[in-house]
Amino acid sequence: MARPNEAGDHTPDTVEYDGPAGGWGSLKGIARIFSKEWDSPAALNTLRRQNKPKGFMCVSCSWAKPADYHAFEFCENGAKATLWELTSRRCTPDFFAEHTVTELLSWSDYDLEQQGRLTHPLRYDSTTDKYVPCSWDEAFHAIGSQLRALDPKSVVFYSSGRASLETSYLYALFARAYGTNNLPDSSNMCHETTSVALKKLIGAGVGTVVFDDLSNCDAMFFFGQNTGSNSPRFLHPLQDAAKRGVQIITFNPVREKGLEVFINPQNPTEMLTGKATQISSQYHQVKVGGDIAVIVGICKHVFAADDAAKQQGKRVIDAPFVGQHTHGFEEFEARVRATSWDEIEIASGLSRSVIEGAAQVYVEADRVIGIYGMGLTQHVHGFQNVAMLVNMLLLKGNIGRDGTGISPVRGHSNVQGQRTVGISEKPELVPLDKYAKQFGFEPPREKGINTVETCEGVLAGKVKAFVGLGGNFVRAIPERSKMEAAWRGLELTVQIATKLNRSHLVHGKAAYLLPCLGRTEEDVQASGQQAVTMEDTFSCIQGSIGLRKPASEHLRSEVAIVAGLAKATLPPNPKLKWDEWVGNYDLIRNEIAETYPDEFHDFNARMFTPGGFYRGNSARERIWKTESGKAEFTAPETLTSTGFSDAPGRFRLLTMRSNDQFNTTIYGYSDRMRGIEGTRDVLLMNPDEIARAGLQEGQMVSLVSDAEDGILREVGPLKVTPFKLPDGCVGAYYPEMNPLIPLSHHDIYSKTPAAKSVPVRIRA
Ligand SMILES: Nc1nc2c(c(=O)[nH]1)N[C@H]1C(S)=C(S)[C@@H](COP(=O)(O)OP(=O)(O)OC[C@H]3O[C@@H](n4cnc5c(=O)[nH]c(N)nc54)[C@H](O)[C@@H]3O)O[C@H]1N2
Ligand SMILES: Nc1nc2c(c(=O)[nH]1)N[C@H]1C(S)=C(S)[C@@H](COP(=O)(O)OP(=O)(O)OC[C@H]3O[C@@H](n4cnc5c(=O)[nH]c(N)nc54)[C@H](O)[C@@H]3O)O[C@H]1N2
Ligand SMILES: [Mo]
Repeated sequence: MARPNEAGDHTPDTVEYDGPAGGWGSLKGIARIFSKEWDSPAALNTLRRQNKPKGFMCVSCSWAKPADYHAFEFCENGAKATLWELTSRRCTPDFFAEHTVTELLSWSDYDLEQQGRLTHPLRYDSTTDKYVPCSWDEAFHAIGSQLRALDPKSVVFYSSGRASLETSYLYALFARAYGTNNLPDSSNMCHETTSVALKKLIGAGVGTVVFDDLSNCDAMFFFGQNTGSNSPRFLHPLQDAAKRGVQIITFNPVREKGLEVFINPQNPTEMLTGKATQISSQYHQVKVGGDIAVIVGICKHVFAADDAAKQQGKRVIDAPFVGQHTHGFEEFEARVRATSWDEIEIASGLSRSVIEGAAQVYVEADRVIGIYGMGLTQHVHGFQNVAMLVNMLLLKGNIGRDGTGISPVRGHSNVQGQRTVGISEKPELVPLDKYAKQFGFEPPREKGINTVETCEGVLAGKVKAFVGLGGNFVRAIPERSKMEAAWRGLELTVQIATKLNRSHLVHGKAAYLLPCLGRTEEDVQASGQQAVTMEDTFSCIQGSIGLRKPASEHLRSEVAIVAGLAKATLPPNPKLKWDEWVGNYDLIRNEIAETYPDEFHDFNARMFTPGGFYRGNSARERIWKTESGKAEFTAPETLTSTGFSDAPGRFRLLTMRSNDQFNTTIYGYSDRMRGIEGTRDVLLMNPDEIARAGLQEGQMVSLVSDAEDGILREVGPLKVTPFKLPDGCVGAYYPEMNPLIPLSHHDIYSKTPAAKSVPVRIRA
């Protein structure tokens, strides 16, 4: 079969990185951080324990931990994230005595986190405009009395997806006992589209794939997930698959290195000979927002192939599956057949023959996995993106069979697990009756607010206080300028964190900064050394034990901080055993098992199962917990997921992550795999587009919002940099570009901000 647009087709006048993903480059990437962050050979011992049974689970992404592991079961970015936590630098009260908060506001994200680990609980002092040390008791007492005076509906309990299952369960319990379901989390900006779409369409809001499926499939279809940077350990099973002859078909506006070629840094022969494995058998640079059209095209080809097969008494479509297990097929089929190839080519930016080439792989493969990331979820029609991938998989019965399934690759290391144990603003997803029985209080039943609604609430003056369990909220959200100004009106902000970031500096009238242990650090409580647990992207749950000496003797565990806040805020309730829980986390796991017996029975006994224990997924068993009781086909309502029309001078901005960052944490200024070095202030566009716009390479420009809502949003200066992108699309880095995203620009159903297609104009 012809392989159009294959890896190797380079445009010479764009910046490029010639090397593969992995290889020596990744070791140099680690070494660069090592030399800066290495404080003792003990760091290597810590890394050796990463992602192994009875070791600690990586603090970076949520990729699964295999039961049979390598000597070094970590990747470049996992090592960076670990070393970042192990840093010998300390951000002490002396530092805060030297710098006012106003002064620190002018520092970059990189410089703030470079100060190292926070060491003492701190309180904002408005007379000096400085953070000053305070005791834990003083902080808990003051926060508790302020929370008691506020209406619980006006308080928000945010979490970033890193906190353990134990902490997350207690945090949600605290919020509900206090009286609110205002529990937004980082997944509201990330895979909320997945949680909403998959729940509605297949009855389970998470992926159906497990590790073994990767070894049993014949083809993988990859949409908008950057494995090489964001889940590099996934490159190993991908490499194995490619070597087995599995067809890997990638749709991405950017030619991401990790999806092109990979050298396994753990394989001496590959390292010495430089022999790379080609990962994607086809790589198609779809237009930003063009995936619905691509998949409609694939399905159109499947229908055509099915028509032809029928002539010979055969089928391509899995008709028995579609008949027995699905709903809405006829309307879907009619819509696809009625869509012309002209429309598909225009909306996708790809030719009919290219899409048919990919579709033919789908037709011929028996077992197919669909994989995706932010390239599908962060769009106004993100729901439709995910729904189209479900449609495609359902056509051939590719859900609920070994070697098949849908696989959203989740972000933060425990973001999926937080939802599993009750962090959700949606009360229908939480067994509130169980809470009532187990803990003897009546939990609130009305819907809480998600991330976007939190921002709206702050702007409207309805939200009065914000508690952040990790994360960097004001930096991660859209509409930054307006949001930062409004943030000042909050009565109270409380941040539980390991390192200083901008969200700690954009604070409310009263503000506390509470430093916590990281996951690599030893957590000793009354009953001795404690372990915590997380859930990975394949719904496997695994224990994690930190052994490092804590960065400061004043740090407390996240569990202890959440319990301290709860005790100081809530009236006494003998069933809420905060002190006992802090003393022994086994007791928290017993409570989790009681609330969620199907998933967590025998939790303490199973938590160190190598590779984790699987909590199950009904859709994998072809039990569809949907409204119709079947898996749902969705007739596409649009071919473009951007949510805005094209106009002269308007570009689709995709905000991207580099290989040298973890979300708002910037490790350095080297986006090695894209060949961009030394700066993040770049505007990437293709050379023809640069010429058409009358610009020059290297010229400094700014980007302005083109959202037609009359609000001026501008970011610059940015250096025009040639880069191989489809026409009409430009790229620039997250989080720097977030001031350009209107708060109202989000997926319709889940309100996930549409950070992958933002309407902008270029101002020279
Ligand atoms: N090193 C590192 N690892 C991380 C993170 C990090 O910042 N750094 N973040 C973590 C988190 S929280 C998350 S959620 C994940 C994010 O991991 P990913 O899901 O990979 O997210 P992104 O890198 O934002 O973008 C994914 C890809 O989508 C492509 N894309 C953009 N628009 C479109 C489109 O319209 N269609 C298609 N088909 N593709 C498109 C982009 O080119 C990019 O390659 O990674 C996690 N892991
Ligand atoms: N334009 C644009 N915007 C985006 C995205 C995008 O692709 N484009 N991606 C979105 C996505 S996918 C996400 S997930 C969000 C990320 O949003 P967040 O999760 O809110 O942000 P992070 O940058 O991951 O948070 C980093 C901070 O977490 C704290 N931290 C680190 N480790 C720990 C720990 O162990 N415990 C505690 N308590 N704190 C810790 C540190 O203080 C660090 O500064 O951003 C979203 N925003
Ligand atoms: Mo994320």
